[in-house]
Amino acid sequence: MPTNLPAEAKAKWIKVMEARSVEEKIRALEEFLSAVPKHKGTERLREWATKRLAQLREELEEEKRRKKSTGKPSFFLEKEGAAQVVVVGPVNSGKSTLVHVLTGAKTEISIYPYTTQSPVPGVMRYQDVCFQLVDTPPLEPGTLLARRTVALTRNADGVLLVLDATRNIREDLDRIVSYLRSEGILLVKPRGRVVIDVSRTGKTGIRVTLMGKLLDSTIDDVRKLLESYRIYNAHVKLYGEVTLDDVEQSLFEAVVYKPVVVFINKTDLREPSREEVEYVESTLPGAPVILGSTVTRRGLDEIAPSIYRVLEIIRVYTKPPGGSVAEKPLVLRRGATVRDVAESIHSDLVKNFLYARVWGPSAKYSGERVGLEHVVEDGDVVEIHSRG
Ligand SMILES: Nc1nc2c(ncn2[C@@H]2O[C@H](COP(=O)(O)OP(=O)(O)OP(=O)(O)O)[C@@H](O)[C@H]2O)c(=O)[nH]1
Ligand SMILES: [Mg+2]
Repeated sequence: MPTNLPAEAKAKWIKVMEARSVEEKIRALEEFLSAVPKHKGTERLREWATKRLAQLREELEEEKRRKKSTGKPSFFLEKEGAAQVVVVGPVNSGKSTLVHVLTGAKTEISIYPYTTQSPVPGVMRYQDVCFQLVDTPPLEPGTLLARRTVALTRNADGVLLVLDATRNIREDLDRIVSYLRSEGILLVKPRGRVVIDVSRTGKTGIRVTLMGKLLDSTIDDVRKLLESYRIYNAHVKLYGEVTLDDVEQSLFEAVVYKPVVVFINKTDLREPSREEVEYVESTLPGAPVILGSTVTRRGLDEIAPSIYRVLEIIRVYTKPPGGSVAEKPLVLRRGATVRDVAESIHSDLVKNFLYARVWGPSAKYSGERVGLEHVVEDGDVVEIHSRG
């Protein structure tokens, strides 16, 4: 990038983004690729699209085979709760045991390697928030099972990486981190990050929430870029330091970042050395590293709060004017605005919006009067006033 795509290719890209099934996505991606001119500037994009196409075809084939033989899903799992967190790791590290003890889900556990063949979901509670934890097949590069886990990881909100203290921790970690990286999944937060939610229904226009810095352009440039792709309704969230190229690249979902929590399991059998723990911490800066065991239950209580922290989840409590505060929070992501709050209550609330009052961390003073673009924070109480 910059790719300087012709309008025709940009228009075809919309079809890729709007595709609702793997089949649709494959067809749209093929058409897109044929509309991308071949020159130096599009080299990376073409490489990426070709690779992604191969992955999707493989996933589709595998999904068909699997459905026929077992009726069970392998690559996609419906999300539930505030976030979907995949539990991944080397073979036999205790992933299935961990998902079972944390959620009660009936996972398949055995002393033999390669026990788990398809994902098994469970629900874990933390205060007033529920997460979905998904047990996955081992992430051993070169196996078909690992392809399933990669696909599940790409679709998830976060990762719980389960390492095994009785194995070579450094080797397992390096293998998994570089494998995921080669598949376009980063466990280390990039310098900046772009999240684009394209709205399929609402006429929201293009909203840009800046949580960091645009290095080489203005918000208006971002809007123009999206419009050149015929995207007129979207919420663009920019975190950290980003360039206009980063924004364009993010349209192609080339690289995704997944926040991670590391659980070093089986510490009842062997205590990892300080060097090993430091190695994990320096490989995945910012990731919480928990020492634990499903046998002694060491470290288990730290998992949910750590996941909550790295996912940057916030809870917002709504209240109707003159009414009382809702007991159940709305669960949103850092960077969410009053508009997101209003939309999650009722779409009419945005249309008829007058103003909102906010109490809590994001309010300059109690009951501050704010507009739709006000960024909310964890623990806020929001009261929306609307016409009619
Ligand atoms: N000593 C000890 N054994 C454990 C611990 N956690 C799991 N195990 C054992 O490790 C073995 C593998 O556990 P699983 O939960 O099946 O591991 P997995 O990572 O899901 O394995 P695959 O699905 O084959 O990749 C089983 O025999 C478990 O009982 C632990 O904390 N300590
Ligand atoms: Mg398992």
